[in-house]
Order: sequence, then C-alpha cells, then structure tokens
Amino acid sequence: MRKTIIVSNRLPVKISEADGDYTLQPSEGGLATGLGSIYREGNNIWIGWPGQEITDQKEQDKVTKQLRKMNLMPVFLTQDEINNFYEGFSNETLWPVFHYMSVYARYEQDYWDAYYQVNRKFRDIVLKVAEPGDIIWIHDYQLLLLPGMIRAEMPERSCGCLQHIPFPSYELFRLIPWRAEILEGMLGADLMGFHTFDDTRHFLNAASRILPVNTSANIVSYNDRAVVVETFPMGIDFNKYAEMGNDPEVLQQMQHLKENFQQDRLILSIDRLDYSKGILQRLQSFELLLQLHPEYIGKVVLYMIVVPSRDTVPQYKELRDEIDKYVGNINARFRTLAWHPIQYFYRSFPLETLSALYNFADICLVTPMRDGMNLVSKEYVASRHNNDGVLILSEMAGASKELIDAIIVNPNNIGAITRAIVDALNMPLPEQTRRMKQMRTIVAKFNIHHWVKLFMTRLHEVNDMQQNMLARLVNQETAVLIRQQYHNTKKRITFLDYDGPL
Ligand code: GDG
Repeated sequence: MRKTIIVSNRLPVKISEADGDYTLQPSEGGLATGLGSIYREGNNIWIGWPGQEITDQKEQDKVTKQLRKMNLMPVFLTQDEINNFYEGFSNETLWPVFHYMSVYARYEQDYWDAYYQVNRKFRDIVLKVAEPGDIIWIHDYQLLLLPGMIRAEMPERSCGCLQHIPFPSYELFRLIPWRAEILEGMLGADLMGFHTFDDTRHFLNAASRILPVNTSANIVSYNDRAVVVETFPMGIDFNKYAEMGNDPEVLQQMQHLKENFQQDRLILSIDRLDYSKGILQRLQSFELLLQLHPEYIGKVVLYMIVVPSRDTVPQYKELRDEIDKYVGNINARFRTLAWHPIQYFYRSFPLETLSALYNFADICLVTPMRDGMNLVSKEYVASRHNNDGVLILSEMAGASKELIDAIIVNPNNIGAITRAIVDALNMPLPEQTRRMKQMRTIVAKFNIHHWVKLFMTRLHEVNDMQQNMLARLVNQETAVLIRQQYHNTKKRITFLDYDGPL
C-alpha cells in the first residue's frame, strides 16, 4: 500500500534511559502535532534521530523495536556525527548564514563532509523503507542534500521538502563554499516549500544565479524536471491553545500568577537561547523603558523564559553569559524591596505553565532579529480567548506577514521597541480586542492541520503536472535521436502545430 514517509533530523519523541530500559514519550512540538495525523496512520513512517547517542548494536535493536511500534524509524548518529553534522555544519554554518549573521559562520571542510555523510545515512534508511508510489516529505535545513540523494536513486519517487528557517538573499547564500551542492540537493524535491514569500523569492534567485537552470515564475526547470517552489506559512494547533485556558492545572497556575503579581502588568518573552532571537536587544529596550518612564518602576515586570539550547556552541555560551549579566544589572539597578523588574528563567517549562503565562500576560514581546516563522507569537494569540492582550512582533519574523494587527517593530530600533511597550501598556481595551480578533481569525483558519493538508495536496498536484509535462518534454537523448533520423532520411514532412489542434 502507498505510504507517506516523513523525514526530519529529530524524531517526534523524547527518549530517556534508566537501568538499561528506554522510555519513549511523544513530543508536544507543533510539527509533531500537525504531522501526527499522518505518521500514526497505517504503515506510514517518520524517520529521524532519536536524540541520544546509542552505539551498542543490541541497544539499537531494542530501541528500534520500541520505535517501530509508534511508526518511527531511527537513524543512529555517533557523537562525532552529532558534533560535525548537527552542531557543526547545521548550526555553525547554515544557521548563522541563513539568519543573516554570517560573522558567526564557520566554513569547515570537516563539517561539510559530515553533513554530506549524515545526509547519505538518512538516504540509506529512506531507501530501505521506500517503495514505488510512496510520498516522501523532508523537513528542514539539516537535510538539504537528501532530496537530491533520493532523486538520484529513485527518480520516480514523489518528494516534498520544507525549510523551517529563513532562506537568505543571494549575497549571503553565496558565501557558503558548497552553495551549488546545497541547491542541487534541494532541487531533488518536486515541491520545495518555505514559510514566507521572501524566502521563496531568495531561493529562486539563488538557484537561477548559481546553477544552470531556467526559472519561470515559481518553477525551476532542472535536469528535465520541473520543481515547484512555493510559500507555506506554518500554523499551530489553534484549538489546543484556545482550550487550554480551561484546563484545571492551567487555571491553578494562573491563580498563582495573580497572587504573585497582583497589580503588576506582565510582559512575556519566550525563546530558545539563540542570537537570532534578539534577546539582548529586548533587554536593552526594557532597560530604556525603566530609564525614560520611571512611573513604571514597581508596576511592570518582564517575565523572560529562555529555553537552553546548543549551549556547547561558543556563541551560545557567550550569549547566555551576557544575558545573565544584563538581567543581573537591570535587576540590581531598578529593583525595590517588593519588586523585581525581570523574572528570568533559564530552563524549559511544561506546556501548562506556558499556557498560564500566555493567558495571564498583558503583552507578549517577540523581537527576533530573524525568524523563519515564530510559533510563540501565534501561540500567544491563540491563547487569548477573551480577545485582549497586545502582541509586539518583529518585522523580521515570518509571522509578521500574517499577524499584521500586532504592533510591528524593527528589532534593531531599541527606542521603537520601548515606544511599542508604552503604546501596548496604554492601549485601550476596544483596540486590543479589534486587533486580537483579527489575528485570532487568521491563526484559527491557517492552523497546523490546514498547513499539512495544503502541502500534501499541492505535492499531489505538482506530481500530476510533472506527469503531464513528461508527455510533452523531449529529453536530451531523444532530441539527439530525432536530429539524426531527420538528417539521415530522404523524405521529410514537417508538421507545424499551435496550442495542440494537431
Ligand atoms: C524553528 C524556527 C519556526 C518554548 N519554550 C518552551 C516551549 N517552547 C516551544 C514554543 C514553540 C516552540 O518551542 C518554539 O518555536 P519557535 O517557532 O518560536 O522557534 P524555533 O524553536 O526557533 O523554531 C522558527 C519553527 O522552527 C517552526 O517551523 O517558526 O522560525 O526557528 O512551540 O511553545 N515548549 C515547552 N516548554 C517551554 O519552556 N513545552
């Protein structure tokens, strides 16, 4: 039976080990929720790294068996591969360049070699399970070579690929020494998707300038194949966030927040630790608020959650130290006996805590320097079932293209962020409601299930289109043959056709 194969760097599962036994817990991430309706069905499958180094063959077999029951298939990575492929090329080369922070990028041959090898490792697992008629959907920047590698082995297979982070302008992208190989890899897909129209345009531009391809509108003609490049802005599970406000655990946590922050206005900030998220700039704008508007001292609290991430990479460690210092400095300067300006947490929290904060916070401050989409902004909007609260959103987040009723700011403009906070604190309730209602309509409609359906439907349409084109396109070999026969023959009839009447 025809099946769908999802491939991503990480499997949608958290794995923990105690006394030689492995516990697998499904992850609650947005992608896992959205694709849950696909990979759990029938003989569909999700391929990826289980998130832990397991080298012993017996242990690998044990985990594989457990995962197979959940329609998951592991790709085991060694510590060396994790260092060079994941932390190296993915996070120290592609991530900074794709987020316009090329000064942080390292272009190491060892990183590239590992990236290539690990993409091949993924390919080998895909080849093991893929059968004629299967559909393959590959996710994100860690696996950009995989579509091309699969195409080389299984030219007929239907393959879609979606990148979750920005695609930079040509001038940035061409800094990468292996830029052509990366593009060739991506063009192995039949349908290549991005979160925003700008990312799509940047990709088309880079492809046409770096490779010998023809692009017409959003179609790239490459190796006698048409690759469709389109925009698919990712949504969230709207109902889940909208309904969580009634969960008893969430209500209890909101009660705690009410007791702790009584008269305070709360500004919420949630990110993974990352230099692309603009955390330091956010702190500067909050500091400026307290300097320029002392009337808010004792009245406004910045509740800041930074989720640990990649802190073995030097820039991330430095960033964490700088945040620690900055927060300490602001708290030491402005605190009173009864009030702390910043409540800072460097850890992750259960979803119920996040939901309580989304429901409770007066303002959600999301100011990344670059972000493919940014789901936190959408989760805040979905949680506001009373249609109040204000979202301040960076124009550099993909979500800003949809959430146009947020207060949109340039994250480099510290003064503008401070002004936006003042505006948000003083926004009359009717205006909050008007803006929030508009945003909620969009987040509700373009939810994660809609997104998955749209991508899959489009992939089928693209495959049909390619089939139709096969009947018309003459490939190189056939063209040579036709030319030879034309020259060798003595009698020739020329048929001229326009738009199919003959
Ligand atoms: C990448 C792209 C794109 C955060 N803290 C906790 C927690 N979270 C959850 C949020 C949200 C997710 O993590 C973060 O998603 P973002 O989209 O904001 O950012 P990235 O992690 O950088 O994601 C991004 C995304 O991929 C999807 O395509 O939007 O641009 O960079 O869902 O709720 N979850 C829990 N505890 C926490 O403390 N449980």
